[in-house]
Amino acid sequence: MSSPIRSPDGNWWDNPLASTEKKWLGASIITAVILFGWMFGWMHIGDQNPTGRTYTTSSAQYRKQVAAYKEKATRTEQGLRPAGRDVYIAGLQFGFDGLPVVLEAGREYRVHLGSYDVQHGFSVRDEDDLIQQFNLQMLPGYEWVVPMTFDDPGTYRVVCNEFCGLGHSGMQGKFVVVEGGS
Ligand SMILES: [Cu+2]
Repeated sequence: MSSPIRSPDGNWWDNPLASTEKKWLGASIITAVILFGWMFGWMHIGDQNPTGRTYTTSSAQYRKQVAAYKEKATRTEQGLRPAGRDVYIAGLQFGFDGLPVVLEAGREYRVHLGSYDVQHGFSVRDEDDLIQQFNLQMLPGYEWVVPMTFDDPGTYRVVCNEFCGLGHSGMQGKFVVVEGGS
């Protein structure tokens, strides 16, 4: 009787491959090769690739850009109101420079994401509906410009979802989205 823990009798390792086994091996090799090739197709077809553009920068350079942006923005009780469509946000241990920011619903902004020190996460979620959320990354040395439009007014929480040090769990900010034109 065959058993999963005892070797089968005889010289079983010398048996030739059964034809069904050969067919399945062949099918899996062909599938693997097709999937490998499809990686290159995937880069050009479909919406799964990151949106926006990424630029190389340095932490010092990005710090200057954020400072210049904040200089022009208006300070309100709820947060910064950007002067134009560009919004700068930087991750740092342990917070988000540039948040909270007040944006208008229905208006497209160019949100610039970067980091002053290490890699941080940028997870944005509707305060009342945690299902609606997205996750991006903030990387030192890169400035990622992401087009972003909030459809509905409300408060959107931002948390870091990339462990970045001891204060990581308190790293948060928010978008305050107000009615357009207000
Ligand atoms: Cu973090």
